[in-house]
Amino acid sequence: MALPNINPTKTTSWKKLKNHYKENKHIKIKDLCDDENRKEGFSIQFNDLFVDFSKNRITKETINLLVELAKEVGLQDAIEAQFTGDIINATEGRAVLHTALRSTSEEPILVDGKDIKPKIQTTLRKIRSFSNKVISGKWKGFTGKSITDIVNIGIGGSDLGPDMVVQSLKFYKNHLNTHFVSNVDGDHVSEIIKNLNPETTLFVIVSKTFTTQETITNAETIKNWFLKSATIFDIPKHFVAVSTNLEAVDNFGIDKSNVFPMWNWVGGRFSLWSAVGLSISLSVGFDNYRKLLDGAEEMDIHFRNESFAKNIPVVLALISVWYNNFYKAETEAVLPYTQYLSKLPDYLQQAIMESNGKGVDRNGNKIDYETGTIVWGSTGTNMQHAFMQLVHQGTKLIPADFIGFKEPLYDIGDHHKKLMANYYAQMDALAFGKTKEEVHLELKFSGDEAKINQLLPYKVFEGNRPSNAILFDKLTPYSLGKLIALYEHKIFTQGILWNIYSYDQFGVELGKELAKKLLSKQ
Ligand code: G6Q
Repeated sequence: MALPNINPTKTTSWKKLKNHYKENKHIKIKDLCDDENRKEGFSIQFNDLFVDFSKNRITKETINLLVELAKEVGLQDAIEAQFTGDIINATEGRAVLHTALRSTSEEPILVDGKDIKPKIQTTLRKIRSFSNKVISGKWKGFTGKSITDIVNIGIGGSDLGPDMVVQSLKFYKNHLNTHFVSNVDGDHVSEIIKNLNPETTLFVIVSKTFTTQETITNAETIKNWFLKSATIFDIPKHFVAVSTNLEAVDNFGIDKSNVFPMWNWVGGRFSLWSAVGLSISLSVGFDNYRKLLDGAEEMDIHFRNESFAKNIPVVLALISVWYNNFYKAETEAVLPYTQYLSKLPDYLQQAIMESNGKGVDRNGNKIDYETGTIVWGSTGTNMQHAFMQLVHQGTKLIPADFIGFKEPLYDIGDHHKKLMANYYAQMDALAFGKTKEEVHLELKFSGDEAKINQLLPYKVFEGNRPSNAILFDKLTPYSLGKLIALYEHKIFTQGILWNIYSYDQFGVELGKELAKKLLSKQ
């Protein structure tokens, strides 16, 4: 089945949403939250995950109309089309099956008439056995020493996902140190290799196409550096590759048995669940890697089966569309309250902006409504001392996701209590602000009336700034898998609603072509 081609702005529910917006645009989150049952009606508990979306400028009617819109554009059929392997990436003629990579069900999934599940299982077994050998020290380098360092060489989807997950799961890591080289800037690779010992380093070259300029340049530089201490016969002990391009991998000198497959039905930015995640499995062990996949699968099942009004990725996607298309908010912030997730905003920037940064619809027509949101963010509490000023008192409306964890990984002193107090305080401050009267009362004790009047306007917080609380029990490989899958499905849902193709990325091509032309002239 092809995806439906429905212009969302021409639907009945969109028209109703427009009227609903006109009538309710001045609605106050504070007034909505006066209802003591508000949280109950505007939150979803899903095992270890609690999502509170009560601090939004929405009523039950808003959700109902948005759900109606999702139905009207055929979201349920589109979800089924994705999960069952239809060619929904029509501009590239491919299925989109990152969900199959984490599926433990017996349901076969056919691509070109063949079930892909056996290939996935074989690859997972290969990842497990290779990771075990390297972690246990049985895998030896060219001088007989065990591996101490892993270097992932890749860029974009072949870098951001593994890098983010390895950083996020640092608490679970083993003795191996994992590094990431991505930029074609020679200073990046130089900084990484300067402290490495070629005898004990394993290089994982990750490139679906094995033609990407940055990755091949870095891989060649590293190979030359390695060959200063070793011979070409030592390459199999130190270089492995993840790719679909077996010929190019062979030409590079990598042993066939050291190649992990990639498939064209997995998009780069959704590929950390494939062998692209090899460096994750090496860093935290295969069992933890499997748990990451299991957490994602739990979210997949929820997304596929839950009714829209209780479906976490769908609800978050719809609320974001509400701000993007009706309130005309241009950006969204992602704010994790854990230092471990410091790379999540970068990762999501690619996943979200490369997928939904499109201006032509599925009929080939130029779009005259807003699509992909701009996403940015950083970790709490650091960002409270930085950009949050603008979010609280600036002129722009910036809906924000606050990602938190009930339990810390290191339970040290009262750090976590303080962290979480800030987590909740920020959302309250954004939603409820501080009135003139409150500021006046506060200033009354500290100065004369003239000074109070002068300062008062600057100290008022209008509030009414929306946020979602995404709260897990604890940061584990399992909950991280769930979180990433949540955003993947939010992206998909929005792509369907906006009637765009989320899985191509022609926008990144032109710059590459021009750089090549410039290089050839030099
Ligand atoms: C992701 C994009 C892009 C891609 C990189 C690396 O969805 O397609 O970021 O992952 O350009 O490509 P290779 O893996 O082919 O080197």
